Amino acid sequence: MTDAQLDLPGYAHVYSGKVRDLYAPVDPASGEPRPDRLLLVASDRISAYDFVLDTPIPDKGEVLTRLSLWWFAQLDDLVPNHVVTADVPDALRGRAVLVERLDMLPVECVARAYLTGGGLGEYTATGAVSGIPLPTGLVDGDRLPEPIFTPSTKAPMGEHDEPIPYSVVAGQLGEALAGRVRDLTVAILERGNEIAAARGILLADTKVEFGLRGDEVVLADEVLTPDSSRFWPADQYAPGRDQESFDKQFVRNYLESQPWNKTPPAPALPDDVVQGTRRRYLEAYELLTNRRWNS
Ligand code: PZK
Repeated sequence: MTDAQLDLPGYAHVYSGKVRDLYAPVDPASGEPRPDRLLLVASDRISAYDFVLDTPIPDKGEVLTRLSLWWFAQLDDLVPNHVVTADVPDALRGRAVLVERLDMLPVECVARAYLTGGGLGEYTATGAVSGIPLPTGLVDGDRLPEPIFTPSTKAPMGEHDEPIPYSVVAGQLGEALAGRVRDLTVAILERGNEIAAARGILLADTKVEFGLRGDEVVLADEVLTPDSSRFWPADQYAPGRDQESFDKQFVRNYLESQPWNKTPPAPALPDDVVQGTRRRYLEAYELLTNRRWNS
């Protein structure tokens, strides 16, 4: 596994997710981890079909970190964020951010602008998603009349998040806070799509996480990256089928071509698949930010 246990002098490992890791900076005076800051480190690990693959994608962690930082700035007038500084130890070359430690809300905040994935499954079974009734006759990939909030529980790693209706979030957080995170989640996806549409990318859906700084709701984690959101190339958009994945189509195609029963370990990726996938991450970054990737 790629940097499973990075040894970072001055930082204490806190937690590892599937593709990112959290550290706490150690206060040199006390030798204790600081309670008010976290270092969020993005690795080059990639997941596909819910598996973390053994083959890293070079620069992926840096591309996603830089993209997330760019989006935080684009969203600055909508919502405050947890970023303190991107000025981090050299060893982490742009793929880590020092953030404010927040009291995280125990909800995965999802918004959908297009119908696919788990939302499509719920719609097919019930005609509604997260309790929100939708027009009849929608197919995989259809754009929704307006973006909807479809929250889920935060399951422990290895388990699947369960969709919950808004009423459950309102019960957990209270009406005022639930309404605030719902409206913010939808506004983030709307703003994201306004910006991305002009650059040939559709953002089908996204998952964001919020925390509290006192009574203020603050955007945490990463935002509008290919790991938290479905990116679709607009020029290949065709409702009625599974859409091309902007970043992972090479990986998916390769894995589908292999005799693999979707239990670990996944097949290793050959270099052309790795390089094609890396190219797509860089392309998403360059298209959205209108900046050139250096390296
Ligand atoms: C926090 N996660 C998820 C992300 C992982 C796990 N600003 C914050 N304050 C307090 N807690 C968190 C954050 C953030 N962001 C985020 N878990 C806790 C997560 C990345 C890697 F291993």
